[in-house]
Amino acid sequence: MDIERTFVMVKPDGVQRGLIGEIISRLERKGLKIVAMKMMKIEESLAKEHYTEHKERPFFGDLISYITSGPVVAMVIEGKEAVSVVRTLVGQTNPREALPGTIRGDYGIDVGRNVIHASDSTQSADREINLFFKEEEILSYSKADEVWIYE
Ligand code: D4T
Repeated sequence: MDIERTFVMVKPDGVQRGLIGEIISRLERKGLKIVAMKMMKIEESLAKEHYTEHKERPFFGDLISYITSGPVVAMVIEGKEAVSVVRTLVGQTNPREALPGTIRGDYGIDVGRNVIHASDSTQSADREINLFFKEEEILSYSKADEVWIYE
């Protein structure tokens, strides 16, 4: 089975708007497994490293202020093809274009307040997981429902 890990973060707007539970519920109900989770305030240096691919973009400064503006909930999510499965649940980057039924489609309007982050490739996932978590913070365990989720 092609089990992958992906990095997911409820962004400061998601925390402030009381959407942590709703977002985690959607991931759990899909059949994904949470293998690491913490609430934290992102330091500016970590924010800049996380978004390094955007450092020349005009929105970089606003992006860094936003992501460091309050607590976030960072997670490592595991499951079959978890990277693309979670991106599908999350929806398009611009919430106005994200389909209803996706997290951004249901809960966001502006691209600079798009509620949630999820890695866009297995390479990004590895990089982002290493930025936010130590290896010993990521748990390996079986869930009782796995036999009912995977054939
Ligand atoms: P993240 O990385 O936050 O999950 O978003 P995506 O993976 O879906 O999208 P991205 O990397 O292209 O953008 C990162 C981040 O920058 C904000 N953004 C993006 C913005 O404020 N203005 C813009 O024009 C774009 C393209 C939103 C997400």
